[in-house]
Amino acid sequence: MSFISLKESNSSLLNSLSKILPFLFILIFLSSLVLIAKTYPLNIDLKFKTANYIQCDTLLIQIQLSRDKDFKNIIHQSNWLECQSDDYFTYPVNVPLIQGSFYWKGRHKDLCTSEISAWSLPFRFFLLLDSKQLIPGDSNGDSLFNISDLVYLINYLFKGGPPPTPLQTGDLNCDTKSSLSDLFYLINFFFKSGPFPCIPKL
Ligand SMILES: [Ca+2]
Ligand SMILES: [Ca+2]
Repeated sequence: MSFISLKESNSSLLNSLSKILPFLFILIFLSSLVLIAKTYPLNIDLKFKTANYIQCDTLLIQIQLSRDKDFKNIIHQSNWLECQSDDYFTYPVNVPLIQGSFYWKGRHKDLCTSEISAWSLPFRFFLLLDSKQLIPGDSNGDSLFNISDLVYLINYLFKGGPPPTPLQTGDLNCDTKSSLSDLFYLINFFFKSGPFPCIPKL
């Protein structure tokens, strides 16, 4: 089990973050950033905690989902949900059963002041319906295999960008890891008529 989180250890940074992002949202998936779904609606477990220790019972939470990280293509926005004082709550998301990347973000409303926070940073997950339908080389999970996947992989390997999701889509030569050799593999494919990426296995 792994976590998508805003990890901040610096207290001053945490304090400044708390002004715009009172909640640190943590989304938990069954496996890595990949959400394997066979049922509808999906049940997504969200973990949250307050950054500035506001009492949870005075807060409502809203969740938004999109197919793009800029949220120009919003596919779902929740009602205001009751915050729960436990560490976790499960939110059944009506995600269309389309294999590929999705993004979600959250915000909260303070019932005492009616103040609504800014949206959190977007988090990404990959909805996997059928591993056989994974597109080889589709590192950025947009259901297309093209030069943008090469750019995505360069960003991941050299600039600290987000990883291919699932990670296997960044493993073009199927040696079980995403590395520089995959970059050469892609360059070879795009510019030197090299072989097509291998079929990823999960
Ligand atoms: Ca792609
Ligand atoms: Ca590889």
